[in-house]
Amino acid sequence: VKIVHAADLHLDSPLLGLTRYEKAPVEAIRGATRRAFDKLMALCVEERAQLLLIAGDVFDGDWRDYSTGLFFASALLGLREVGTRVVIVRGNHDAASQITKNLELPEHVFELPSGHPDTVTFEDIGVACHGQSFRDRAVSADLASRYPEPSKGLFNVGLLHTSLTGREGHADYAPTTVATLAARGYDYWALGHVHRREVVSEAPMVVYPGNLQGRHARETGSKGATLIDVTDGRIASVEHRALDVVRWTVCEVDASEVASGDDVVALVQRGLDRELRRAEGRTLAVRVVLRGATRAHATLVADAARWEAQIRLAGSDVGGDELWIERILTKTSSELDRTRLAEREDAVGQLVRALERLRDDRAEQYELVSVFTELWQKLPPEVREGPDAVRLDDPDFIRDALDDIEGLILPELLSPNAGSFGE
Ligand SMILES: [Mn+2]
Repeated sequence: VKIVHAADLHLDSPLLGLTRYEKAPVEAIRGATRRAFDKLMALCVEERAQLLLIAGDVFDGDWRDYSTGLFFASALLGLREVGTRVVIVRGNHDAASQITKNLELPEHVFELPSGHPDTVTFEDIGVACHGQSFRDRAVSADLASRYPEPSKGLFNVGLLHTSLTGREGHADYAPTTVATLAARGYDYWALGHVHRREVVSEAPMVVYPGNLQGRHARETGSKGATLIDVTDGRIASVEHRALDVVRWTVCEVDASEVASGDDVVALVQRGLDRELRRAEGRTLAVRVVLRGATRAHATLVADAARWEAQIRLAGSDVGGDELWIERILTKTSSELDRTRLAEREDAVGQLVRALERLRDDRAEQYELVSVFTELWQKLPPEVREGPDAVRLDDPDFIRDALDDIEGLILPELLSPNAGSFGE
């Protein structure tokens, strides 16, 4: 038996501020969630999958009109002919109360109810699917703890949209633990909600397939569905299949060994070439991040516009229309002898030591998060949300900001005009 497990399709989800970027492949990205879904349908056909599981968030929210629902339902019709049945639970984004419009789904598509957990049994292939849909956007109960007993002699699957014990960047919905899932005695847990693929446990197998298509610069890397091969009632294999049509990626370049802007551009070009080959023909949206203590730092900062244009040109050279540089972040620092500076008795020494300590101290980073809470909550939503958000609530964001702070402050403090700093 072959089973395909997908989640978090977010069909037709809006573009996150793409239009403000120059030369963004807006058209390619706009249709990407639908084209990735078409590839999911093709995967089911090619693999002759008997079952497609969708663990929530098919839709990003209520439909503006019927075209999104019509696209989904009519694509699923194609699976009826090949005998792929479909089992769906709703997630927070497409909770029963969130979607006001409705289309009758074809009879080979089974949606589990939101009022109580339920089971769909396919005797002919020996599979029982258990699950419960979200009724409302915020579900705080542990749904899994009340899922039905496994059906004897069948391969048991649990479908659940959940944050488990909490996953960074994802709201805590239908929280539960792997121990609770394991206690159900099922063979496979088809989870959804977390957009990054993760095999949470192997016994029992608990999997987040990740979303089908990355939607912004923070959803990087290969996206797709998970293909499960069940032989004699046991899992023979579990594989990720890439289905994304536009791939978001980060190209990190360490500039510490080079001295000029041209050298940095050459390094970026090589990095972009590598990313393009990895993308296997997909449109690539790349965030370039320049790092390292480098002699090129001064020119990268002083002549930022020039080097940005030069890097974009390198991107066009490597990938033409297939490669789009979403953003360039210059996180380099000037070549400073940190060890020597840290030994100084003055304010500079104190600062270097304090920043060093903070970088490794998780508790201190959380402390800073709490210091900034009030400020952060006062920021307008467009600053707090989205791919380029100022995440003062996220200790990783704070830690990354420390490098920027050092890169900005130290050269000022060490410059001959240091006395005027801050006045
Ligand atoms: Mn979700």
